[in-house]
This record gives sequence, C-alpha cells and structure tokens, in this order.
Amino acid sequence: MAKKTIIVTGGAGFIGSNFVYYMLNKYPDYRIVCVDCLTYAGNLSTLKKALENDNFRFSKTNICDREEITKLFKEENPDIVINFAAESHVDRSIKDPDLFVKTNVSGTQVLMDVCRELNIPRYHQVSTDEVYGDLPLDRPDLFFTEKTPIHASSPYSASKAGADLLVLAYCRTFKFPATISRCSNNYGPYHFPEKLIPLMIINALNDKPLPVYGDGKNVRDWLYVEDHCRAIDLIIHNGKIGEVYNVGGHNEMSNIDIVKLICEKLGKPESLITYVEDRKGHDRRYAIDPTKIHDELGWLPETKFKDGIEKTIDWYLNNKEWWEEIISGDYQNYYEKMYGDK
Ligand code: NAD
Ligand code: TDX
Repeated sequence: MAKKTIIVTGGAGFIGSNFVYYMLNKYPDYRIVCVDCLTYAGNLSTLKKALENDNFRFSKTNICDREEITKLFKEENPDIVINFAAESHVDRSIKDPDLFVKTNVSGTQVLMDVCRELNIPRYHQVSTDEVYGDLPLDRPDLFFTEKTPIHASSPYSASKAGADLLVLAYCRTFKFPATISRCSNNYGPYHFPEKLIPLMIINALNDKPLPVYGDGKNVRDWLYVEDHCRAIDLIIHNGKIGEVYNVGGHNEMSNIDIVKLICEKLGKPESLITYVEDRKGHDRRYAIDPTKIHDELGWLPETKFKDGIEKTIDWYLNNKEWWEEIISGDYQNYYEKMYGDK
C-alpha cells in the first residue's frame, strides 16, 4: 500500500480513537494526523499509545478555526481528511443546541472549504443513521436505506443532517470529492460514560441506579466499533465519490434488554434498574439496511454482539483508571444536571 497522510478529526473521542489505532496497526506506512480540540469528550490519555508512534501526530485544533485548519492542512498536505469531530450526545443537544450547529454544521463547512482551497483529493464525512429519524416498533420489516428521506428528530441529528446536505451540495456544485457513511449505534472501548452502554456498565459496577428512559422499549442497532472502522477504511480506499453508505450489522436490541444483559454479565441485581422520565422526542427504533456497502465494497460485520459486549465489559473492568478519571471530574456536574431531577 502506497504511503498516505490521513487527517482524522475528532480522533481523541470514542470512534475516532478506535479508528486511529485501527489505521496505525493496519497501515504501518501511513501517517495519521489527529486534529481534536479536546472538548469534554476528547481525552488525550486515550491516545497515549498512539503518541509513542512516529507515524502519528496530534494537533489540538478546533475544526471551526479556519485559519488554524488552513495552516495545519498546508503543513500536512493530506491525501484524505476524515471528519469524526462532532458534538455527539443527543441529551446535551436537547439542553443546548447551539454548539451542535457550530461544530457539526459550520465545522464541516470549514473543513470542506479548506480542502477545496488546497485541492485535497479526498474527504470523508462520518455521519449517523439518526439523520433518517426513526422507525415504528411494530414494523420490523422496515429499514433505513440510503434512499430513506432525511427526517431528523433531535438538534443533534438535525445538525448531522445539515452537515450531510452540505457535503452532498459541495459534491454536486463543486465536484467536491467526498463520501458519507451513516452508521448505527457503536459500542466498544473508549466509549464516553455518558452513553447508554458505558453508563450502565459503570453505574452497575458502582451499585448505582441504572436510569432507563421511558418504557425501555426503544430499539437501537448496535455495531462493534472495529466493524465501523473497517467500513470507513473500505469506503476511503474503494468507495465511490459522491455516494452515501449505510453501515450496520442487523443487531437490533431494546434498551431494557441491554441493561438486563449488563446486570447479568456483572452479577448485579435488576433491582438497580430505575425507569426515569423519557428523552424528549425520543426516537423509537433505528435499523440499518447495509446491502449497498456489502454488495459494492464487500463489508460485513465480524464481531457478534455476544462477543463484542463481553470484550467491552472486560475493557471497562481492565481500564478503570481511564473512566474513573473522567467520572471524578466535571462529569459529576453533568450527571447531577441531567439525572438529578429524574
Ligand atoms: P465523541 O463525542 O466520543 O468524540 C467526539 C470528538 O470530537 C472528541 O474527541 C471531541 O473533543 C472532538 N471535537 C468535538 N468538537 C470539536 C471541534 N469543534 N473541533 C475539533 N474536535 C472536536 O463522539 P463519537 O461517538 O466518537 O462519534 C464520532 C463521530 O461518529 C461523530 O461525528 C458522530 O456523529 C458519529 N457517529 C457516532 C455514533 C456512535 O454510536 N457513537 C454512531 C454513528 C455515527
Ligand atoms: O441514561 C440513559 N438511559 C437510556 O435509557 C442513556 C444515556 C440513554 N438511554 C437510551 C436512549 C437511547 O434510546 O438508550 C439509547 C441509547 O442512547 P445513547 O447512548 O445516548 O445513544 P443514541 O441517542 O442512540 O445516539 C448514539 O447513536 C447514534 C450516539 O450517541 C450518536 O452520536 C450516534 O449518532
């Protein structure tokens, strides 16, 4: 494989960091440059091992900062830019949508403008299945395809949908060489503790209540993070410019079943489960049809949920210092604000 320089934005977060490790491992000749402004969700300790690798560089830069991004992209002259950077938590977007529009929409625009100005040959936008809105629980025959209309429900998903529309508009208007992937819910190592699976693992380990929103019957389509990384790897190398690829492994589960499974695996009582007020506008069901990426690029998920969840629980058991540091800081205030009155 010829040597390439790849800029990964948001590489200090959950999926971005897994992607950094995946790429450093798979392509020992590639240079990987991580651009991340280290919001509450970005953690430099996550990249500790990557920082020891000579092919890796970290730059603390905000994707909305046009000047700094231009300077860095000129310096690195990348072959590919992959945008993972985003405000990613739906609950936070309901409390405060402003930053979601700034980072997710304007930040994407800055990255694309700079790529255009410097003639960077390839851009990939990491999007989400949430841009399609939701599906009813009583129609298991329905799935999101790439042709499903955009119909976002939360300020988070609307901001991701806005970015997707901008990317597609740049493709058409400027022949901008981009692709988009829309993946279902990921889980695995380095998942920030505010999200369902890590929150439940950590609360259960600490014998704290497990707050399930509404009736707990909402369904998510879970994919092990490494399978998502492999899909992006295939898209950046073999995907067709201007195309959208859905990524998901047909692994639908209700929230309550996930929480019960975590209790069982950790030997904790289900009496820890507490039903709390529902999320506003809560999407009922997500389910991806991954036929296109399978047929065109040969992608298939490799990790079964029963194995992935065990690996994930083991990772949280073996990496307590990673999450203990997070939950001992500012995260406490967040938890109080979000769950205090629920
Ligand atoms: P995350 O919140 O764990 O990480 C986001 C990272 O982006 C953090 O390191 C943060 O510091 C950085 N960041 C935020 N704003 C920035 C800015 N203005 N400039 C530079 N860096 C900034 O998110 P994640 O779960 O890893 O998600 C990564 C991407 O994948 C997002 O675009 C998200 O929409 C998408 N996605 C996530 C999932 C999922 O299940 N987590 C599923 C599908 C798609
Ligand atoms: O405490 C909780 N209790 C609860 O019942 C939390 C944090 C969540 N939930 C429910 C809400 C959802 O139905 O669990 C489900 C999953 O919630 P999140 O982990 O917040 O994920 P979700 O809202 O589905 O969005 C995730 O997947 C798509 C990511 O956070 C997004 O960035 C991605 O685009």
